Amino acid sequence: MQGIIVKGIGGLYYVKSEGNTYTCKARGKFRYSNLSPMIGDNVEIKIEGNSVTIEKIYERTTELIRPVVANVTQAFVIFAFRHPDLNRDLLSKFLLLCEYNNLNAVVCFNKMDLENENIDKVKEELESAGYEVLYLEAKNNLGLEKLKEKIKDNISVFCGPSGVGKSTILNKFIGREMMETGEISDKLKRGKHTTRHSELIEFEDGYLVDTPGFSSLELDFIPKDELQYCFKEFEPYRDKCKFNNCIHHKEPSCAVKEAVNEGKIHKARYDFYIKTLEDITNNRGNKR
Ligand SMILES: Nc1nc2c(ncn2[C@@H]2O[C@H](COP(=O)(O)OP(=O)(O)OP(=O)(O)O)[C@@H](O)[C@H]2O)c(=O)[nH]1
Ligand SMILES: [Mg+2]
Ligand SMILES: [Zn+2]
Repeated sequence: MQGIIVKGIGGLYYVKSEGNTYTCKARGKFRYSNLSPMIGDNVEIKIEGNSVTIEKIYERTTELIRPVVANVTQAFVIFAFRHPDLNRDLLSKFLLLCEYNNLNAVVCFNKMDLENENIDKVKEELESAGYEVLYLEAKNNLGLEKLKEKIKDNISVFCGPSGVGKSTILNKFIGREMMETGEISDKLKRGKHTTRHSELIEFEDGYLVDTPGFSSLELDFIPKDELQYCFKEFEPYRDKCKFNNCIHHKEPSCAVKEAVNEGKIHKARYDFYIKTLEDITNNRGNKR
């Protein structure tokens, strides 16, 4: 029988198959093959008496590490303008990571009840880079319908910094307090995030995964020459550079840089590209 792993706790896996959930053990062979089951995995299970085992793990389309989830197709990148204040650099990093993992990213600004100034500039920049931007007020049930429409046939992760309302949105969707939520001040006092474990939550013909908020991201594992492909707005120009190995940095006759000068690519996005490129170069150097 085929199923999907929705949860894993202490060596046991919860597999959903044809409307039922089975508690399974993994076959010993996985331990020797360097392949361990993760949530999101499509698996083959076998029922023998009272025990159910995972026999086979199907090939993964994607593999996220933080949190560990297979086959994610989409990321809801949740941020707020206030409480916590918008960290533009971190938002750019989340989007870069989505591109690197081939996820469709939807940018959501939550807590819009707390902010109505300075928003259009950010939205315009993100849209010019090819991202869809939604405004939400999860507390008051506003804006959630548009996001709900995107769930079907996807495994979607909620990601973003701590305290922006990821778990609140998820709870509003499923109509109950499935995920623990908390005030930022309480979170800081406890010194940890509210959301700690991950599982796949079935909803609207898709799956949702809550994640704990990250306050920083390291991107220096991305190879220098692959970085440019994480900026989809470079796409129409990158073949037009003079050098076919152009990384759009210091090379002459660079079509990407020309597009930046003509205002066709957002300057702030290009600056972020260069900054990340330099970070990658410097950190690699240090680690050698
Ligand atoms: N003002 C306002 N507060 C909100 C809104 N949505 C959520 N909150 C509050 O924001 C706080 C943090 O919400 P959580 O859902 O716990 O945030 P989180 O993103 O899951 O945080 P972590 O699990 O720590 O990563 C809670 O006190 C929520 O009630 C909103 O639309 N407006
Ligand atoms: Mg949470
Ligand atoms: Zn170039």
